[in-house]
Formats: sequence, structure tokens, C-alpha cells
Amino acid sequence: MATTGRKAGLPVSTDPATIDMVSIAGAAEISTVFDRYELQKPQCKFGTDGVCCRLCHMGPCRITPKAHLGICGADADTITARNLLREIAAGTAAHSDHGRMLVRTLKAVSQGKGGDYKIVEPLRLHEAARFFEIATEGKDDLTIASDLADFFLTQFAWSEEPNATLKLAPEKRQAVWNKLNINPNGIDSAVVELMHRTNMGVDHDYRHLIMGGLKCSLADGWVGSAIATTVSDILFGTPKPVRSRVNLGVLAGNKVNIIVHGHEPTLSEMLAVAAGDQELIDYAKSKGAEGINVAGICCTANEVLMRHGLPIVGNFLQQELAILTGAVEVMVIDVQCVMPSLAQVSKCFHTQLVSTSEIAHTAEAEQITFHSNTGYEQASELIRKAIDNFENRDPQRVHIPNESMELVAGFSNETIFHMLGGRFRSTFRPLNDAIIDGRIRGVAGIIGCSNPKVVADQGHVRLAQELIKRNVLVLQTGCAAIACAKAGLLTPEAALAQAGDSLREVCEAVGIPPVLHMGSCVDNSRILMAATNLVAEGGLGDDIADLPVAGAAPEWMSEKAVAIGHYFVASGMYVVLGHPLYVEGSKNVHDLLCSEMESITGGRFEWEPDPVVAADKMLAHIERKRDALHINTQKERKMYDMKSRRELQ
Ligand code: NFS
Ligand code: SF4
Repeated sequence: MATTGRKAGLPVSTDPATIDMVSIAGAAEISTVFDRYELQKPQCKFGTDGVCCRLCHMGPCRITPKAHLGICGADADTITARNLLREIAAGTAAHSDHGRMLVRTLKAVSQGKGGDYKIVEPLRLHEAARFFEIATEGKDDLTIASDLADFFLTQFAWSEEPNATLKLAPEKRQAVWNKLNINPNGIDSAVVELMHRTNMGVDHDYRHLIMGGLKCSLADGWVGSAIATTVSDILFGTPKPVRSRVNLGVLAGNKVNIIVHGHEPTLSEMLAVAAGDQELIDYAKSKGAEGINVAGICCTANEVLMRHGLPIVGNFLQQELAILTGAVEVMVIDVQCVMPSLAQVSKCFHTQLVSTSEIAHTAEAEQITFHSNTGYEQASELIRKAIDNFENRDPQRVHIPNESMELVAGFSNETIFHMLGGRFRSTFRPLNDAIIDGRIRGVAGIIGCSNPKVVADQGHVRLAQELIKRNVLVLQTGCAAIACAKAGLLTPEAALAQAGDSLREVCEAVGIPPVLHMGSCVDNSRILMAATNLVAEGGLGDDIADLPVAGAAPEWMSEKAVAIGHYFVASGMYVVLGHPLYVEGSKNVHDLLCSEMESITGGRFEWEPDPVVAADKMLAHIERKRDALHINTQKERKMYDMKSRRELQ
């Protein structure tokens, strides 16, 4: 059974800025996620194996060599499967509630109650309306937006019909879901159904449970997340390639630093806009600062990077370290991946922690509930607050690591279409052709969080390097993308230098880098659509499961990542996780997810902590798919013959 945990003596991260700040924290005796991880060791084996059940109050129960059943009679299979399903439900809820918030903003805009928000990308609005068969003739954009928002809202509630956005997937994939009867009938009801099924005394068959989990995960990827991405593009613009910088060194020694941290892009959008307000800049100057610097952490960072080119301070494990620089005037937090410890760390500095979501309060943080109709005013207010706090910065305690790296991000499907197709035509054709003739072996998604259980960033960076070296095109989102950005892999020049010869040739010819940053974690829906586009372009089979593609989450930690992993597997993809799901206490559940699943959905999980071995496995999978598509045959036989002939001589 796989074990997890960073071995004693290994560094906390491969990122020098992180190592630097962790030692500063140590000297100042301020606890960080890395210290608290050590204090939790050894972590509970019942928990990691998934065999601890507290779903009713006869328990808690755990499966041990002496007790093979919980008090109610539930065995390890039932208990691990139920626990897993609750994680999928939570992950789906998080992404989808974020999506709902955006739809509500779109609706408000359509009613003229959206404050300074507007429809930035009418093209995307019309495209979505067309796809979902919403009548547009004779209607203005606001009316279409209103209808589209109403339509998206219907996707949350239960209905007789399966979720309409599932139609985004290739037809053959939809047929697989139909046959397996795992089409969700509404996001909210899919989450509720899992909570019901995992209640004490309801669904006990681990196979049936896991299939239920896949159903809910589809409501995440193909519905909630797909809606979140689409509406973000409509309201804030479809991402286009943009240059920026990443890592703690983007914090400015002489400017007012404001960090946006969390997930919902609404307020951070307005902060990005308001930071350019000359009046505010002048105000900052009047207080002795040279200007205003808005930068991001976690997935909100990815959102504002993709659309405004704002710099990224760091990924998940760097949130406390940012405050420890002593140079942050205000950190604005909303929902998801925000550590409660930020309140304690910010108390040690002048940093003001401001929480902005109605549903996510942090005790000891200032609470200002954000409303879209007053978004710009609230953003300006926050910037003013940060400027006023600038004079409280203690120069003696400022320590900004001298680390920052250039990056290029902003690769939406729309952008890739345009880049590949040139000026006259939008198409994925050159990419499909390069895959078919083997210059690109396949495509890999590397996504997900960072986790103190492993050397931070190492898994993401090593895996990406290995894959591009072997001529696999890499798509990224989330903290994984930030990790690779810090290591320089999102600068086209550096990545091209590390790419295999034929991948480099193709990338240079069509003008895309070998590692493409596609956005935040809800934007994993863009990776689903990239796979769908590969299928639609032709020549690589007619289902996602046919494609020479693979996914990986080397350092994941969140329940959201659990849901994401499942919707990729349910979509027919092979997914390598750097450490196991909490299911190892049940051989049956493990085998179902990691082997048998391939004959059910075409996808499956695998756990592999070593990034080089993970790359081997992903490539082996990609080559198997190429063989099945008969795109390897001719060329390689010829090459083999030449080689063997030479060997004979
Ligand atoms: Ni996604 Fe992980 Fe969080 Fe983003 Fe980062 S930790 S599941 S990558 S910020 S959501
Ligand atoms: Fe124990 Fe069963 Fe209750 Fe779980 S549901 S706590 S296994 S009695």
C-alpha cells in the first residue's frame, strides 16, 4: 500500500523563495503550514485509508484487524466509498456555487443592477446562446444575457432532463454516460443525492456508490465548472496570451501591495480596474508610495492574470509566506483554499486581512460583504484602506525574496484555435495533424493544488519537464500552473529549450509554447473542451477515451481535486495522482478505481508519487492509445527496421 508524507530531511519546496520565507518564519517563531504538518505526524492511518466512519452516532467506527465491520455492519468497501462520495459532493458544491455566483452577476448585469460589471465578450455570449439554443434574433445583448443566465440557473435545480450542458461533450461520450445511467439531472440535486445516498443506512454497494460519485462529478466538470468558465469569459473577457511575472518577488518594496486571494473573480476584477484609477494612484503617492500593486494568490490570481496580466505572488502553500514578507498592506480573501491561519500570521504584521464573502468569514478578519452592484466602490475603498495602511509598514521587517519569473498565460480554447489557425481560419487541425504524424505524442493535463506532504512544486515541475522532453504537449491550470511558472516553464523560450525536438518544431511553427496555462481550477472545463475539440477536429477517434491524452494531479490536497479527478475519469481519461485517494483501506474500491474502471468509462486512476515514473506511465498510456488509433504503425515500423538493420550490420 502506498504511503504518503514528505521524508525527513527533504526541503519543504524546490522554490527558493518559499525556502527563504520558511526560514524567516522559523526565526520569527511564526508557525506556517509546514510546521503544522510536522506536528500532525504521524497522520492517522484510519483516516488516510478511508476506513474511519462517523456518519452516525452509534460510531465513530473504524475497520481494524479485529473489527471488520462498523457497528451497523458497514464494511471497508462501503465506508471508504461513502467517504469518497462526500468529498466529491463537497468539491462539486464548491466549484458550482462559484459558478452560481457568476450567473447571478450575469443576471444582475442584464437587469441593469450589475454596477460596473458589463458584458465584455458579446461573442462568447452569442456563441453560448447559440449552442444552448437560446433564441437571439431581434434581441439585444442584455436580453440574451438575461435568458442565458436563466437557462444556466435551471442547470442547478433538479429536472426530468439530464443537464443540458453535458451536450458539450463528444456524442460518443454522452452515449457512454447514458448507458451507465450517470447523467446528472441538476447540480444541486446531484450533490444532495450523494449526501442522501451516503447517509447511514442508504446505499451500501460500493460499486453503485462509486458510479453515483461519477455522476455527481460530471455535474461539476461539465456543468458547474463549464458554466463558471463561460460566464467568466462573458463578463470579464476570454483570456488571450498575456505576459506577467510570478513569485513572492512580485511584491513591490516601494508600492502599496494588495493581494487578492481565493476564487471568485468578481471583486478581484474590480480591484484590477480600480488600481489603474489615477486619483487612487495619486493618493498612494501622497502617502509616500510609488504606486499601487495588485497581485494574486491561488486561483483568483489565475483569473486576474489571464485577463489583466496582474502578477501572481504564489500558489496555495505561499499564502502565509506572502504576509511574512511584511510588505502586504491588505490581503483580500473570499472563498476556497484560504487558510484560517492567515488571521494569526497577519496579526504579527501590519497586514489587514479583509474577508469579502457572505458565506466565508474568518474570525479576526475584517468582514465587508461584497455586492456586485457596488463592486467598484468597494474595490476603491479597499485600495484606499491599503494606501492608508502603507505608513504602518515597518521597513525593518520587510523581507521580499528576490525571486520572480516571467511567464505567458491566457490560453483559452478560443485563443488556441486562433493561434493554430492563423489569421484566416480557426482550427485545431495543425495540432491534430502533429499528433497523428507523431511529432507530438499526445497531450497531458497537469493540474491541482500544492501539498506540504510532498516537496512543494517539485512534482508539478518535474512531471511537466519530463513530458515536454518526451514530446507531449502540456496543459495546465491552478496551483500546478503557478508552480511551473515559478520554475520558468511558462516562458515559451525556456520551455522550448527543454522540449523534445519534434514538439519544439511544431510549437515554433504554429507559435504556441509547449506548456499552456489555461486558467484557474474551474477552468479545467477548458481542458475538457480542449479534449472535445481534439475529437471534433477528426483523425483521433470519436471519444475522449480514444485520445492519446492523460491527466495528472501530482500534489493535490482539496476535495475539489477529488471531484475533478473523478470527472476526468468519468470522461474517459487516465488520471495519475501523486498520492492516493483515501480509499486504500478497501482493496475492492482501489481495484475498481484503478483498474476495472477502464472497462467501464475508459478512464481510470493511478497513484504514482515519483514524477519521472508518472511520466513513464502517462506516456505508456498515450502510446497505447496511439497504437489503438493505428497512428503509430507505419512510421515506427520503418524506424525500427532502419535501426535493427544497423544493429545487424
Ligand atoms: Ni484547485 Fe487546489 Fe486551490 Fe486552485 Fe490551488 S489549491 S483544487 S489549484 S488555489 S482551487
Ligand atoms: Fe459506524 Fe455504521 Fe454509524 Fe458509520 S454508519 S459510524 S460504520 S455505525
